[in-house]
Amino acid sequence: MAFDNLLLGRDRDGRVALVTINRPKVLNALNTPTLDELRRALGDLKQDREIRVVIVTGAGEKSFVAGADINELAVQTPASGRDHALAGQHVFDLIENLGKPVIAAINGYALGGGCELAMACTLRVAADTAKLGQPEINLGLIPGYAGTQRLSRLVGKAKAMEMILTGAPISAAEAERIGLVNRVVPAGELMTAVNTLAAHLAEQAPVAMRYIINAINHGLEMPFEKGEVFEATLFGLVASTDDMREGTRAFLEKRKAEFRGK
Ligand code: CO8
Repeated sequence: MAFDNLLLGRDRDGRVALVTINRPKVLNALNTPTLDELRRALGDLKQDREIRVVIVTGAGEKSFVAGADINELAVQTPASGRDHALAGQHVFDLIENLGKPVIAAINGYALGGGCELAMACTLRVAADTAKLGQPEINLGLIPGYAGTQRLSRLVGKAKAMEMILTGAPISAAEAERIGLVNRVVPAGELMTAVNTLAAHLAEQAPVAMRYIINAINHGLEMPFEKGEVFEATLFGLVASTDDMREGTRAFLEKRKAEFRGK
């Protein structure tokens, strides 16, 4: 499938996909065609049983994604603004529930829709030069790709209020301190660190990974006891997999497990 605004690659084993948002002239701002391409690419990656992990990053040295494309925002109407927000939310929900880990490799600015994209990913690794924030307030706007919802769930209400109300970006180190990113690495080592993490995840049992993502994402939105029942049901389901038998047997036979996603 050909894309105008994305680059798609995969590693040598064919298990890790790399999606690069490729609009470096506008710091990889997300316009409607780019969001549409992301939706299509992710739909394919979700179905592709060979792919176990997806990495999302931005083209160039400077920016992961500097937000929604402000040229489009400047001319939106109430109806188109709502539709645009819902369409973006849908794409980011697809990322959150892809059923395989999606790692954001935050190589620079992750602002507005860019921070929201990173937050929809399963894990976030940031270059030490990255800046993250929700600057919509400076444009007379509010976040529209679920930033008010995901940021408060990730870092708590107080920090989310502060970041969204002030619009001030924070450093990668501060983002790690408040739990917005999992890890910060020197900028020159970002892709090596992310590829190492992705390779490790690509070795894990795919069905178990899918259920873990499911249990955490959906369980967090349930009352605790319902979340426990949901977890137990998924635990029962994972016990039906060949990978569970392989994983437990490999441990007892003191060898490395070979998971096949069945
Ligand atoms: N949209 C469009 N163009 C952009 C964007 C953007 N978000 N960000 C940067 N650009 C463009 C600049 O206009 C500039 O273009 P040109 O070369 O033609 O002048 C080019 O990228 C390079 O940018 P700068 O010259 O500004 O680079 P600097 O290094 O000086 O500054 C910054 C980098 C600080 C990142 C600066 O570009 C900036 O502040 N960008 C805007 C960041 C921002 O406000 N992002 C939030 C946008 S709002 C949003 O994301 C809402 C999401 C929810 C939408 C819901 C649906 C409606």
